Amino acid sequence: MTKYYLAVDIGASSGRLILGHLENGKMVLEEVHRFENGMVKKDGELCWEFDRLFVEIKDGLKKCKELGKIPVSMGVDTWGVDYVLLDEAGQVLGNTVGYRDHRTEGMDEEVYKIIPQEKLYERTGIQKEIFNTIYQLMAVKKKHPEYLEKADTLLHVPDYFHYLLTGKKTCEYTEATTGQLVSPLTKDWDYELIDMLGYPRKMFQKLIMPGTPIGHLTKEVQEEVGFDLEVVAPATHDTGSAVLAVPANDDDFIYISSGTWSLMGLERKEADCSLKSCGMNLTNEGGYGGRFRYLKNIMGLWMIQSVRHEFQDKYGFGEICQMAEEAKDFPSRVDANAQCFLSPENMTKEIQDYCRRTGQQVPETLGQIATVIYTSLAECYARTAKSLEEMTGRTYSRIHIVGGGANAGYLNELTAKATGKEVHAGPTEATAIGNITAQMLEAGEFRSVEEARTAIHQSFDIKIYK
Ligand code: LFR
Repeated sequence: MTKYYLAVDIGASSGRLILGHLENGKMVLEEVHRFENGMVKKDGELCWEFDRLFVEIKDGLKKCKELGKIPVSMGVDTWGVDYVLLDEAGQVLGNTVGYRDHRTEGMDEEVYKIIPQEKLYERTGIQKEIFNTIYQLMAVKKKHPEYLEKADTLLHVPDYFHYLLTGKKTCEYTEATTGQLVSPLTKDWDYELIDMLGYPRKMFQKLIMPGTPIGHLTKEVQEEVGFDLEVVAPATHDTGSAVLAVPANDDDFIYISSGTWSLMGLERKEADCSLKSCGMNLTNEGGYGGRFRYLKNIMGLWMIQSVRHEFQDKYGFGEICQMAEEAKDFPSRVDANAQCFLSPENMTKEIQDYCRRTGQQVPETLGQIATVIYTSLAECYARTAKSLEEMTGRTYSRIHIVGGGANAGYLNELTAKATGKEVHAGPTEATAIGNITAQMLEAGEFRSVEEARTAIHQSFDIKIYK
């Protein structure tokens, strides 16, 4: 009998439920459900719609039932840093605010009054992003101290869905590391830091590692979807899952997990928490099997997604790529990592303002704007590759691009050109594949990560750009 494993992979712009199984040693995927995601304004705050997303998850489970493909296990992965606080009764406290909300502005300074930025990096190895959980919690402490008083549990987003599915409150390690409150040495919460910041210790659950079984579906969920299965934690941070699915076993490459964000970096056995690394704002996120993702966050396709939206979603990403190519001589560039692009009112305008401010030609057409974004991203990739090479004292000959963005052929070409490296694009569903892989490793379908990556390499199309 075929054994199916189910990945629930929710990104900032869309979510999907994907079944995976092995056939003659190859991994076969089947998408059963896909839905939109995004932050919506509530009481003036940018919030996630977790209730709706949970309905979507259950709808996907019902579809598995209809297909007669009941998975042996499932796991949820999502973006990093965001969380909910639950009271003793298990109810969410306050709005489900997302990381692009402006509430964290100035919270870095509040945190640095307690611990200087470099010391914080030395302890956690995590890059400074103004939306990290550490700054979000400071915003709560300042604006809604009553939530912290009432809080019994902090659950990151995937943990929250695992809780709704099973009734079990767990906190998975890879996702937790993104918050900047975990020690890369002990791979546990940095309780001393938590105490210093005045966050209630008791909210922080004992961490579980990817591959840990969490429990079975609750009675209610079972009744609703019509079956039971075991929930197994994958690397619940989407980037952690995506990097697990990079189809290579050597070390002569840099990866880019390309989606709403472009996460560009290396896999390493140890974290580099040095001052120099801090200065480059490279991060050491916790990964599967105790490895670290040494990478840089680059604004990524969020810029294109936003602009596309502002052009009334009239064009597909393929068409936009084509328009960009037609406008390829347009000369202006932006810093793809400038804070102004994180959560602007209007991305198109923000890019135009940036070009105007810096005395460059102002892009007007969608093609021109897209070309500015793609070429700026490729240049940012080239600079980041240099930083990574400088930090590790060696060079890398390939770039593996995984995730939905691997479909952006024009960007792949630009990346190959800007970096002078061979680009290997695919698989596009890397995050779901990595999620499924962690479940399969736990079930003994693969004996090692190496074996899994070999299978992934053989199972999916990979396009090479020289
Ligand atoms: C990618 C990602 C990044 C994280 C950002 C915000 O989806 O998880 O790794 O920095 O979202 O959480």
